[in-house]
Amino acid sequence: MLQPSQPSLRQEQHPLIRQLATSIVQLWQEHLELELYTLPEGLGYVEGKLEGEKLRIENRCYQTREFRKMHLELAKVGKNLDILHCVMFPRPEYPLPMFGCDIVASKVGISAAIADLSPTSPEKTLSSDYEQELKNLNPEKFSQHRELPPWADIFSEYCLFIRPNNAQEEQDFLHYTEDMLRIHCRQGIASQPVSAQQQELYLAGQEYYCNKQQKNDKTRRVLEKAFGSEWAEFYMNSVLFDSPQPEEEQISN
Ligand code: BLA
Repeated sequence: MLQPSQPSLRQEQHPLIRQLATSIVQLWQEHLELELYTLPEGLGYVEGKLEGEKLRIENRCYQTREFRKMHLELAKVGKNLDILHCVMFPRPEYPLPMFGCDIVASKVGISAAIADLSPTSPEKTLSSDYEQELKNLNPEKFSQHRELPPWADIFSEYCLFIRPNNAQEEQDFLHYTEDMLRIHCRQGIASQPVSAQQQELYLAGQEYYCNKQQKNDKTRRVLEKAFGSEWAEFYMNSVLFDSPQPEEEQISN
């Protein structure tokens, strides 16, 4: 049974982060058969303070038949910076893309809001089933699209990366992300396992995605400031963007 626990950090977050966090969990519960996923010990709730302000992190993690790990993280840096981070890692048997989103909000508003379904296939393309549905989404117009950094060649043409300028744009971002996630949940439950050979290719696709995300210095810097560089490295490798390899292989490597 899932615990109907309301994470405490959620109440203190920017309203858009609260709304998206609620929607993500609702869509997961509505469409998928969730089981809890246990994170490495002690990493459900983390607090750090090295220099400057305190960083608090609250994690929620599930798994299903199709998804090895569905991770929703809320973080708060002092009173000023609120972060939502979410990634769904498919089990390598299923030829599915990675759903990912990130919202970074400060007192003056949201500086970054990004959502994508990122391909893991060897060709780095989405399947025609996904393409057909995503094509119909037609995102609203946003006044400020942001340029992706050089490491971010992992995202699809449906990636939305914006700085919302008003409440309407925030809601438009929310709806686009919800629509994307709904498509992903439906495609996920309809998907069938692929051959062992194909699995290796999709696994390599996930590893490529994780390696690139680990190059995001903006995330790393926030974690380093509160916890030090060793811990930041560990957290990025083993919680935010861990390798989808089976554990035995990781240990023997
Ligand atoms: C940007 N991520 C950022 C920024 C911060 C964080 C502070 C800079 C905001 C800005 O440029 O306006 C911080 N994000 C975090 C922290 C965590 C986090 C500390 O998730 C977790 C504890 N990042 C992701 C995912 C995606 C992502 C899943 O974690 C996309 C699917 C993208 N974040 C992303 C991108 C940027 C960003 C593309 C902009 C990076 C840049 O401009 O250099």
